Amino acid sequence: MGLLIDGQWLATEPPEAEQPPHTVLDGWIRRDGSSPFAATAGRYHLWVSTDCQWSRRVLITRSLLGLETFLPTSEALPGRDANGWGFAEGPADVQSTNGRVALHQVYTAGDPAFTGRATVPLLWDRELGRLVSNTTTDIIRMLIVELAAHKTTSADLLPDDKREEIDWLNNWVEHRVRMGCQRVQRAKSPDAAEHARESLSAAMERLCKRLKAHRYLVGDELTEADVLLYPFLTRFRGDCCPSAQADPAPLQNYPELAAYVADLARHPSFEHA
Ligand SMILES: N[C@@H](CCC(=O)N[C@@H](CS)C(=O)NCC(=O)O)C(=O)O
Repeated sequence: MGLLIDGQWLATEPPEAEQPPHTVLDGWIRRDGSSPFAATAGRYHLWVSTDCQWSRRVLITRSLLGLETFLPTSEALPGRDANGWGFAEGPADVQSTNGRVALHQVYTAGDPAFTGRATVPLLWDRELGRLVSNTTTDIIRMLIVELAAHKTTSADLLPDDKREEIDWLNNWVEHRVRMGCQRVQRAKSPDAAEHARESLSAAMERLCKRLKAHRYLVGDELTEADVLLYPFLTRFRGDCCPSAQADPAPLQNYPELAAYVADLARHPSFEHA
C-alpha cells in the first residue's frame, strides 16, 4: 500500500519490524488559545475519502454541526494507486504534481521527516502549514467541543449530562463491536471463529436492547455515539455475521439495528456520507 519513512514515500513497504517508530500526530485545536492551533475561521482544511468509514464519521459530524464553511474538504479520487490517496485539488498552499495532489505530499509538507501511513481523514492547518491530527475520534471531539462557537446548527452531540455514558459506549462499541467483527474475520480456528461470533452477536443484541428503549443509542437525541457507529453498520458484512456467513443482508438479523440504520439513512447529514 505504501508509506512514508523519514519523509520518503515507499510504494513497497518494508516489513513492519524494520520500520522506524511511526510519527504520532497529537495536535489539538483549542478554543482558549492554549495550543498552537487556535479555533480561527479560514485556517483549517480536511482531507477525506468518502470510501473510508473513518472519514465518513468526520463528514457526518461536520454536517450535523454545520461546519462546512469553517472546514472545507478535499475528497480523494476513488481508489488508491502506488502513490496512495490522490486528490484532484487542494488548497493552493499544497504542491501538486501534474494536477494531482498525493496525500503523502501533504504529510511531508507538514512534516518533512514524517514516518507512517498517509491516512485519511487528515486535519491540516493552512496558516502554519502543519499537520494537526489524523485520528478520527480526536478530530470529531475538536469539531464538537473546540469549534462549538462556530457551529451553525443547534445539534448538541455531546451533552454534558450524557458525556460519561457516550465515552463509555464509544469505547465499548470499539472493542466489542468493531474489533469484535475483526476478531471473527481474523480467527485462526473454527472454534475461535465460533467464539468470536457468539461474542459479537451478544454485543449486537445489547445494542438492539438499547434501541428498543430509545430512538438513538443514548436516548432520543442524536449524539456522537450514533455518528461513530453508523458507518460501521452500513458496511456490516456477511463474513462477520454471527448467524449466516453468506447472508446478503446480515443486519436484518438484528431488526432494531436495521431499522435504526434505515432511520439514520434518511437524515440529510447521513444520507450523503
Ligand atoms: N487511525 C485512523 C485510521 C484511519 C484509516 O485507517 N484510514 C484508512 C482509510 S479508511 C487509510 O487512509 N489508509 C491508508 C493506509 O493505511 O495506507 C483514524 O483514527 O482515523
